[in-house]
Formats: sequence, structure tokens, C-alpha cells
Amino acid sequence: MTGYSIATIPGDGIGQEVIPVGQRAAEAAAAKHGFTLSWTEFDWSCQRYAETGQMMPDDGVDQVRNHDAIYLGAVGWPGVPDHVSLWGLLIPLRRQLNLWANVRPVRLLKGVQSPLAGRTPEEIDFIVVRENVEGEYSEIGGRLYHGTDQEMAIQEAVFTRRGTDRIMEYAFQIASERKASGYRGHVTSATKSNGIMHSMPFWDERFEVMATRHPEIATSKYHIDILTAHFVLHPDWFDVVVGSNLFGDILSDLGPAVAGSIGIAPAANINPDRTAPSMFEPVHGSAPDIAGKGIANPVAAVWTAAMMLEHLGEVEAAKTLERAIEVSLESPVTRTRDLGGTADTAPCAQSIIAAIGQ
Ligand code: GGG
Repeated sequence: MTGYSIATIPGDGIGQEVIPVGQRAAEAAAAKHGFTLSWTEFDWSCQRYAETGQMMPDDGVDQVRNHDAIYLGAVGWPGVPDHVSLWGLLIPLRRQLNLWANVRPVRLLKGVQSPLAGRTPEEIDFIVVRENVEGEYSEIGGRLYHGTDQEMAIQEAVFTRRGTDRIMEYAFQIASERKASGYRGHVTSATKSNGIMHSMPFWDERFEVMATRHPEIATSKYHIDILTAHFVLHPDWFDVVVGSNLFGDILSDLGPAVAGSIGIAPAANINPDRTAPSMFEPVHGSAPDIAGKGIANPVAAVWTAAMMLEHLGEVEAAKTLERAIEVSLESPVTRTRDLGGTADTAPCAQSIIAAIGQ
């Protein structure tokens, strides 16, 4: 029987509550489809940072490198500066494992009400492709003249031709694949080349070059400000949206909000060259305001597990998980409160697991 080894990093806050649900769901799907999953858990988190001064050990990246995939919950906790949890864990994993494509689907699932009145599942169904290892997430810069009235912070962004071309090419490939299964075949570029005068004109130039290589795919580009408005006003305009590290991050929180809740949004940090394991993490963070109350929505973690199984080649198991999510979302009794239901995490999880067995 095929078996996969998964490195699990529940992380902080609700990450510790929803990742076990995703594991149970993935195991139920594995049992149904005839493969096994073995899990190795790592306690890397802000709590670990508070105790040891490190989010993960020095050789952390190497410890997870020999697994088939990484399944991560969320990082961040009050009292630990946010840049510590990102630069001490998420960013080294993304960079050193070459997880340069962050794929974040946005879909209005059946049973979920969009805050945009009258929108149907057919109208909200697109993918945000976020550049994941460079751009605005950069350690280049510095702070000067602390505590004086000349105090300043300088932050450089890095856009390489290699990094920019490959994420755009990846987005065009996804659009081509989607077109083959009936989608429009369209890529939208998120830019801000009116205000950001070096990196974004470069981004636009590369987008034009990449577009000429894909004449079968239609394109559009919008400045990020009006693009956020179009996400809300015209979500049906979008098929695949490609953005830099920062713009992609913002759009992939806004998209799920339009599709009902950030609590359902999955994400895959992909190493497209398959030279290292890819990492799967819900878009949502650790949510300290609701952590420990047993009310977090586990759907994003389960949908994220589905993306992981699909990446591992277990496409039918992934479909089983997605169907089970939709079954559990049919009733307000098994939907969590962020989706207008009454369920805590446990009954929602239970209904997903039960639906996997059907
Ligand atoms: N599971 C998502 C998570 O932990 N997010 C923390 C966060 O702030 N991430 C920012 C990012 O992905 O760049």
C-alpha cells in the first residue's frame, strides 16, 4: 500500500485546534482510497520561541526536508512580534525549500452565503497565485537615528526576472489547465506601476512578455487599489490572479472574505520543481481572539489537506474531502458561526468525517 510521511506543524492558537481535524479527515480519506499517512509532529511555535528563543531549531528545515509534505496550522501569538514568527519559521521554510508558488483558491462553496447579495458559486471561483519567496518580503533595509526626530526606516523590495517570470508562467499554466476543463482562460495581474516606480513597471513588462507566450489566455492588469474594489464588486471577472508576495497575500484574504469566510480558505506553498516537499497551510492565522474556545472553523484545514492529497497524486481522495466539506456546509447545525451556523469545531469536524464515509 502506498504511504506518505507528513511533517505536521500545528503552530499557534487555532492552528492547534484545526490541524488535528484535517489529519483525521485526511486519514479517513486515505482509508477509503487505499493509502496510508504517517505524521511526525513538530512543536515549532511562538510558545517554543518564548521558551527557547527560537521558533524552530537551527536544523529545522533539514528535519522536514525528507518528508513527502508539510502540513502547517498557523503562526503568531500576542507578545511575540509578528515578524519573529514569520522570519523565524514561515519564511525560512518557504525560501529554503523553494516553495516559490503560493496557490490560494477562492470558491463560493455550496451552502455558504457570500456577503455580496445574490452571488452564486459559478460567479466566485478563481485562484490567487502569490509569489512566495521575494518581492516586498525582504530583509534588505534598515533603521537609522532611533528615537530622534530624524528616525527613518528603509525597506527594499526584490523582484528578479527569474522569480517574476516563473510565477507568471505558473499562473498562465494554471489558467491553461483550467481552460481545458471549461474555465475562461484568463490571467489578471496585480500591479501598482503608477506609484511604485521601479519594481512594478518591471512587473508589468514581464507580464506583457509572458502573456505573448500564451496567446490562448486572455489577460488584464489592474492597480491593486482598484483591483480590491473589483474583487468585491465583480468577483465573476476573475479566473487566475497573479500577484507579488504582498499583493497576493492581501488579495488572498480579501477573496475568501468575499466567498463567505477566511475560515474556509486553503493554501498550498508549492515547490513546482519537486526538489523538496511542498507545504500546505490554511490562509487564516492563529486567531488569538477565538483560540482555545473550540469554535474555530476547521474547513480551511480540511480543504488544505485536500490540496495536499491532490499534490501527492491522491486526486480521488482530495475530491472526497472537498465533497465532504460541501455536505457538512449544507446545514447550519454543522456550519460554524463565521458561516452563519451554530456549530462549534467538534460537530463541524464530526460531520465532515461522517460525510467522508458515505
Ligand atoms: N496559516 C497562515 C499563517 O500562519 N499566517 C501567518 C501570517 O501572518 N502569514 C503571513 C504570510 O503568509 O505572509
